[in-house]
Amino acid sequence: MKPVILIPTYNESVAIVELLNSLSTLHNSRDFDVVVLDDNSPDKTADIVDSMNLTWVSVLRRPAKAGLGAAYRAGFAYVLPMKKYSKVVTMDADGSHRVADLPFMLDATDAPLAITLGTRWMPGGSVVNWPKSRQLLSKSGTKYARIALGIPLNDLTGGFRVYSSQLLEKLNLSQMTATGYCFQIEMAMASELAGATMVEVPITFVERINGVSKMSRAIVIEALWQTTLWGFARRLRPNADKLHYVK
Ligand SMILES: Nc1nc2c(ncn2[C@@H]2O[C@H](COP(=O)(O)OP(=O)(O)O)[C@@H](O)[C@H]2O)c(=O)[nH]1
Ligand SMILES: [Mg+2]
Repeated sequence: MKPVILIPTYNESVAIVELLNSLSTLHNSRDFDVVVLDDNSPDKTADIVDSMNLTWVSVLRRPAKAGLGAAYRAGFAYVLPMKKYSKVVTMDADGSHRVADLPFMLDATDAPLAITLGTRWMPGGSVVNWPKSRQLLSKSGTKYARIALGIPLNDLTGGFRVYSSQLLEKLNLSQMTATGYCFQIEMAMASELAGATMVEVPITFVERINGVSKMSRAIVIEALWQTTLWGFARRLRPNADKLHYVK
């Protein structure tokens, strides 16, 4: 059993080549597969990945841009039935999640039900080249989610994570609805409800050099209202919440 890395892309034709080149170096010493989750990027990200001809990389081609959460759920539904992966990694395409941090993330725990969270906002973690405004948004987003949901984690919105396949199989992924980046909050919440071992690993998050961010006001608003609704749901009907997320 080996891990698989899921990488969502929308117009990441330059960044994904750099990332796959760095992952190739790591691949010399560790076995893993990569599945790129592409939403029919107009810049031909999917074709460019295929043209690299890496045997351990495949592309899941999706018809249109449908948000990060939808891309990851399609990725989980694609890899889990294969039953050949021990762990599923989620990682941005734009170089913000460093390949150098990946071995520490992968080796952090072998607990059967586990989520490892790459964490910027803890001792040893950091961000490089992010404007103060983005840092504030990320820190206050995590703080709000931590209070609203009562989850004692330091980085609830980060996307660099490792899930044990057993944990993902225990979750009702088809019941999840978050389309944007609040997908990360929803997954942390569901993992906690499933009784997962939760491990935080400090990471250095480096702002992208290539391409542009897909973060938008709509994504922030979705995260805010979803987190507020989830917060009420957890307080008012905690058992219903567990039934909703855990098989
Ligand atoms: N497939 C897919 N990937 C997306 C979508 N939105 C964002 N991504 C990818 O998600 C990752 C994080 O997005 P990014 O724009 O870097 O967000 P930021 O780091 O918060 O500014 C990148 O690899 C994006 O290409 C989407 O709608 N569909
Ligand atoms: Mg980014």
